[in-house]
Amino acid sequence: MLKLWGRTNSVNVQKALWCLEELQVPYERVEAGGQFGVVNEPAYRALNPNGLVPTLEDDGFALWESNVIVRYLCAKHGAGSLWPEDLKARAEADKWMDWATTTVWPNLRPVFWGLVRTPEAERDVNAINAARKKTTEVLGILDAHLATRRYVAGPALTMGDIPLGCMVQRWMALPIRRPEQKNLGTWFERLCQRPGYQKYVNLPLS
Ligand SMILES: N[C@@H](CCC(=O)N[C@@H](CS)C(=O)NCC(=O)O)C(=O)O
Repeated sequence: MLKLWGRTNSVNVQKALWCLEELQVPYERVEAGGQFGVVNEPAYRALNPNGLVPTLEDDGFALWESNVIVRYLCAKHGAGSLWPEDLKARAEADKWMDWATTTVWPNLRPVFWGLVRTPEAERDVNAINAARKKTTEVLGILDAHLATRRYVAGPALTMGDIPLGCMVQRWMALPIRRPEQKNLGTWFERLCQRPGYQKYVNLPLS
């Protein structure tokens, strides 16, 4: 059976968990990372030398990097649904996965960490505000893209929605001012209706 290592409040672990729920593939999850430790144990480092979560094990094959785990699971279990068979649709999904990691998360992460995982007295309010503004700006690109489609790569959910969906949940749940980005909001509401998203992603921030 597939084994996923990682704590459930990690954005990167949530990508894999939501994906597994969408695919309805049996798996077991093992706590690792954060307060659970494990990631510095030699046995874990042998699977993932970065000492980070998530790590996926599939019949002796160990895989790390959350977007790659999502791609692997979708290619193996979701061809024609989460993993588009059409080359251009698949590239579109891939594009938004990479964009989430390279462009959204570096801006959103300081807002999330600053407001959720940093004691109030230690917060750098100016840095949080600057990152909030920049995140608003980049999410404007996604908002415009979603004006003409239900999901990032077309009419149905694909792997392209998964990393962004996990990140945007944080954005929506943070106690901050957000300008109205109507298409983004409608897409987020659509994700919120999915059982796997409710189970592992749309939860209180911690
Ligand atoms: N690029 C990696 C980043 C993984 C990563 O930074 N994971 C964080 C959690 S989101 C982590 O392991 N932090 C240390 C810990 O939880 O102990 C991926 O996408 O999988």
